Amino acid sequence: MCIDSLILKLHEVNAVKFGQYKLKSGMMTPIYIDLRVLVSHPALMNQVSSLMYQRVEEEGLQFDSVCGVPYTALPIATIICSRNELPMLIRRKEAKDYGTRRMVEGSYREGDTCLIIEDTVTTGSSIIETSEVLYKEGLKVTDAIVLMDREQGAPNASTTKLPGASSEFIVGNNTFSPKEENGNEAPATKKPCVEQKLELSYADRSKLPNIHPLASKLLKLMEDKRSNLCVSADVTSSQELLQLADSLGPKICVLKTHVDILEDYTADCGQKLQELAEKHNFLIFEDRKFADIGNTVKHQYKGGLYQISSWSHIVNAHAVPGPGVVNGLSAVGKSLGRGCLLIAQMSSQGSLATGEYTQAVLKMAEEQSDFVIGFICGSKVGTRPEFIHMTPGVQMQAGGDGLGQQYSTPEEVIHTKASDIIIVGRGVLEAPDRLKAAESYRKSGWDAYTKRLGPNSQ
Ligand code: S5P
Repeated sequence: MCIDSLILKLHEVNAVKFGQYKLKSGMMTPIYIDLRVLVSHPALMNQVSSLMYQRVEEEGLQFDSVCGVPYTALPIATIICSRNELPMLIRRKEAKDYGTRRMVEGSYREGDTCLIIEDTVTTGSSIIETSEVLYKEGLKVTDAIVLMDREQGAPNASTTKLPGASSEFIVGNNTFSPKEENGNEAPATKKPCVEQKLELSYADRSKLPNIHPLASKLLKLMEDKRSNLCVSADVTSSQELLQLADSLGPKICVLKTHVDILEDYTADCGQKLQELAEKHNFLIFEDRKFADIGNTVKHQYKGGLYQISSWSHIVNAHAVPGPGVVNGLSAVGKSLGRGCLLIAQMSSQGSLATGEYTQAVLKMAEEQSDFVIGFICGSKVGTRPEFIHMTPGVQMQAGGDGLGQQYSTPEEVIHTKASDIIIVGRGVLEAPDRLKAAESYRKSGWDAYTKRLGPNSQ
């Protein structure tokens, strides 16, 4: 079957329509493509799979296994693999929970090559995303076969194949320009893109047009201070808290507090914390974990003994009550330029914040991105580079504390799990020399970040 007759068939089942349509990215397009309906048309599924595999053979592509980009291309990859007896891998799309590390299911060995199957590309970002996940598992992506290319920004555009998707282009060099990823402009085709980056740096992200000003400030200061370390100052006296803030201030990007464990809090403590945040250029994050109806959290945030909104740049909230919790906090904090992190996952054993719950938190964050600046999570859970991922449960050695806390290393959190900020409490607080410990966590976190950026990072 040729491409033309396939397009007609796709049109018949409404998988392809012509007119004026708005894409998720906001771009207008004359073609609407939604291949998700394909699963209801088995004959068409078979035809699409044959056509794609035909192209694989024509190109003489070599690979150890095949991975379909979830979800639409997953059944296509399954048919191709089943018919041709090829080993398949499944990339998990949902965020992984603590404790379970595998992002890719199936059998593979470090260094194995993988062919990606994708149904539609606009900017190529979902292929890049899948490549990144495979790459982090030690696999090399050599090629990607795509059924439809909208030719709106994907690298090396071609109707059925991305020849540039060699291990060099997509994965090995971590190359992909932010411009392409945003899909703003189609790049020249078949041009090697050696100086372009797959992974945006903290500095790049701080300049994104839709970023919350507080997230932008944080990302910028992280780059300036070369620190993605948040120290969790879980101490019980105000004096010790202020002394910690002053001594560790130069090493950290965020100081996290639990103000309700202080035995002697007065408004003066909040005031002094703010002065130290100015002096050392860090942000204050009161780890209050709001989890009530909007009207109650409004009072808890603004009033009471602690008047949190008056001194803390960042707070966090559980999504359990629904969007009202964010609305309540936003009613107080938005005009003050504050921001909120939603708790998408927790580090503690048996946490219920997993799977669908985590996905629902992501959705809530996207809908309230004028106040939500990111997540508390175990690994990068969302793909929007405007959101900041902060991960607690970090020590130099993986393990636990006997009360359910589970630790990962800075390298795992920042490099493997692609989070942005490590939150370290006892790893620093219980060290004989807190400053020295903070510096070693700062360095580990930063080294993991530069490793993640790849060889092209500045
Ligand atoms: O899931 C979570 C979320 C948070 S904010 N797990 C956590 O451990 N935290 C907080 O991070 C916790 O309240 C504590 O303040 C800090 C971790 O401390 P550590 O001593 O275990 O590093």
